[in-house]
Amino acid sequence: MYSRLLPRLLPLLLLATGLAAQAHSAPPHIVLIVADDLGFSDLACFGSGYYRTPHLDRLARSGMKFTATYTCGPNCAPTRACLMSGQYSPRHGIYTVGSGARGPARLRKLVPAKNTTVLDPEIVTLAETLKAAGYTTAHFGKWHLGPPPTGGPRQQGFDINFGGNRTGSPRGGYFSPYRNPQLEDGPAGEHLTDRLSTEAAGVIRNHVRKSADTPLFIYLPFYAVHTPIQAKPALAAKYGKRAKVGGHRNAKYAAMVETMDSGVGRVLAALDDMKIADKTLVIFTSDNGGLGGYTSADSQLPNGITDNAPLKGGKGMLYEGGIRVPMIVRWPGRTKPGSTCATPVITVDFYPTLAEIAAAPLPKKQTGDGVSITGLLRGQSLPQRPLFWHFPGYLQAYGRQGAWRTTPAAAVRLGDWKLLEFFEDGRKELYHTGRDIGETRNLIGTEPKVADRLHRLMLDWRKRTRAPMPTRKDGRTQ
Ligand SMILES: [Ca+2]
Repeated sequence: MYSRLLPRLLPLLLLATGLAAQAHSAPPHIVLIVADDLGFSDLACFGSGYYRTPHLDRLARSGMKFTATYTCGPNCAPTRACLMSGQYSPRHGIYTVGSGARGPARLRKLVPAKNTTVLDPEIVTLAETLKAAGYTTAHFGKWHLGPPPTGGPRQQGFDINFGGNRTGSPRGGYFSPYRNPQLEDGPAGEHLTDRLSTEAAGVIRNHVRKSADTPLFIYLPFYAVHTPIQAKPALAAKYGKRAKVGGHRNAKYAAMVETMDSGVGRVLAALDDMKIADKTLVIFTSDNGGLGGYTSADSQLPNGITDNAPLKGGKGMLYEGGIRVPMIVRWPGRTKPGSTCATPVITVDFYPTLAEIAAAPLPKKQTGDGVSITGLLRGQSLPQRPLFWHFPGYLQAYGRQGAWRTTPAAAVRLGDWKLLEFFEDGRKELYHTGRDIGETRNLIGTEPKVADRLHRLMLDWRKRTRAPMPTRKDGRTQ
């Protein structure tokens, strides 16, 4: 009897198995949250003893914590451009915010390379790639890569945009009215961070009600915790009474961090309520290091707004404090809850990683500089590769003339080794970031072979990407 039934049942069995496999492998929803200027140790789960971040701590416990995540830029716009394009700065020309010629002109020894401020519309963005693969795409917050209606989020692949335009900080401050043409004002007293997370949660809920089978890409680049430092008064008062820990001592900044964390919690709650948390990849990270960690000789902000200890320096520098940030990834069924990954990853990896997870073909004619890190998410390893930074401009220090956050510089990391090169005088510094995460011991004199190897990698990369160098004032290159 079985032998007679089997041929009839087999097609049905295969169909059922096929549907199950298809359902299992359907691309997940993607929620990518990027805080602005949040430093390496600014979350409780990354070491802060002062700021409270219960929602992100919970996300870390249910996902994977990355302890060596790098941003392509030491400040806002370049990192965002590298994220959206999957390309290092020499390919799209966005190296810094505004102009590379910042700070006092008479003290600049070099002429900075030209900087671009609008992401070329010809570039196929991450949002466009996900949209082409069937995703509904939504942007909430700080875009910073060009003005609507020609270069805003809607022109670069997002179906929905709340608040994204060319500006790098909230023009009207954090409390409504916002003075943001891409965001209707809320009731007086509404906080921008609450508003953006509420809008994102609302889009998630509506999407599941109306088109649950369509995958959703939520990109939530908060304006927080960038300046101006403006907090809800009651929350700031709470931190005023809380014991300060190390360089974490600014009550208003602490309150801004907690409001941002609550916003993340609001978005995670929407995923839970709509029962899609197990089908949603969630990533949380920052776009550059925290605003602080400068020495008193460099700045009139001796304690800064925050502090990136144990890292050296802060936003605007190629030291670890400027480019190393927290990251948490939760991919249900793949990332092991409560796990940690110490493999270096960098902004340009998001594009190929999310494209692979979304089963979205990469644009054929567009060079990508990152690699997919889905193996790391599953607990596997990644082949060693060099990571590069190229910053051919100046960033002034705060408050005092004649001191810089950075002069034109470059860096490369391979394994635990990191080499920095400063273009004004060709000075190099070499650190072993594994044994010396604070970059306190410059080993350039004792490890010449390592330094040479890393410098050769850097030179090859510059040639390959046609990276522009700053020029001398007499017009000659270095
Ligand atoms: Ca930033």
